[in-house]
Amino acid sequence: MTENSTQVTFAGLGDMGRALAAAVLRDGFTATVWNRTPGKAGELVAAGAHEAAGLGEAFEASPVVILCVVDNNAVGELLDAAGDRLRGRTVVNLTNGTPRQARELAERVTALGAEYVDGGIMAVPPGIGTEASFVLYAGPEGVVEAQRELLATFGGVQYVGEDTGLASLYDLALLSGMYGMHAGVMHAYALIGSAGIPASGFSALLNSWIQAMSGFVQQAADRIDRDEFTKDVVSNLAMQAQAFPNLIEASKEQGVRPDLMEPVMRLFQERVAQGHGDEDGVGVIKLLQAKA
Ligand code: FVH
Repeated sequence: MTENSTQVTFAGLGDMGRALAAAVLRDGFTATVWNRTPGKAGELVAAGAHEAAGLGEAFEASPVVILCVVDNNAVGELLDAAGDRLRGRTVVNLTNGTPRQARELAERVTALGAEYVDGGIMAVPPGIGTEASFVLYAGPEGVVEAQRELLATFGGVQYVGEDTGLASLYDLALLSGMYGMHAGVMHAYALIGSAGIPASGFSALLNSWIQAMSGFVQQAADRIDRDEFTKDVVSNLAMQAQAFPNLIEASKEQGVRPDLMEPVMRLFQERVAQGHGDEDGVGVIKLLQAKA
């Protein structure tokens, strides 16, 4: 294989790397693939990919190099081995990481003579290329725009800004919302299960309750942006902090660990102790944003 013999290279063929490569092949792009441990490229090669014999060959093979490995330490190791082979390329790093890591990698890649775009994948591997999937991108906008057609094979292209750390920040903020929901749902199922009720006997009710509560996302944003937590309050924090221990006590009585819920109660109580019992619960964000 000679320089730029394919359109895009994938380094990292775990579950996600394989899904990404399969998506571009389905859409008619030519791809070179590489994985640290051989043996993961079979289906991609069958679909038309070229498997590089080594990382250097993989980097040289395409103008766009997509990195998707376990973490950014592994990305650093790939860059250690890059030498001059990334010069002139666009590197799109779709590995999960932190904003600081993204900014540091951007500096390293730029020093190697390449453009750097950081990405955050908001999908699981089977969702890649479906309408439900989107990927966050940060870095030079013109570089992202130049690759839009290619990147769109993964799902929606959600550009979030020139600051390279922003894709990761958005990614982690969205995951925070997801994990918070997961935590509440798991506690709810544990509590209901303690009475011998199967989760599937409760799921429809829980689902409709969560849907009914989803307006909170926008209502909270409005309060936070106005920095206003006491107007039109319908469930004040003092009342919630008074009732919350029932949730904890009942959990213990039912043999359910309250570990996921106790931190929320403590924050409610702390905010009330500061004299903000008349606020909406959203006021707790003031505690989260307090500098350590
Ligand atoms: N899978 C998912 O649901 C999520 C969805 C959102 C985004 N994440 C992130 O995507 C990155 C890759 O995840 P993955 O699912 O492909 O992960 P694995 O299947 O565990 O594959 C890991 C690949 O990383 C390679 N690797 C590990 N260490 C190194 C290294 N030092 N040098 C080079 N490659 C390395 C590993 O290679 P091998 O073990 O097969 O040799 C796999 O190709 C990740 O950031 C998720 O957080 C996925």
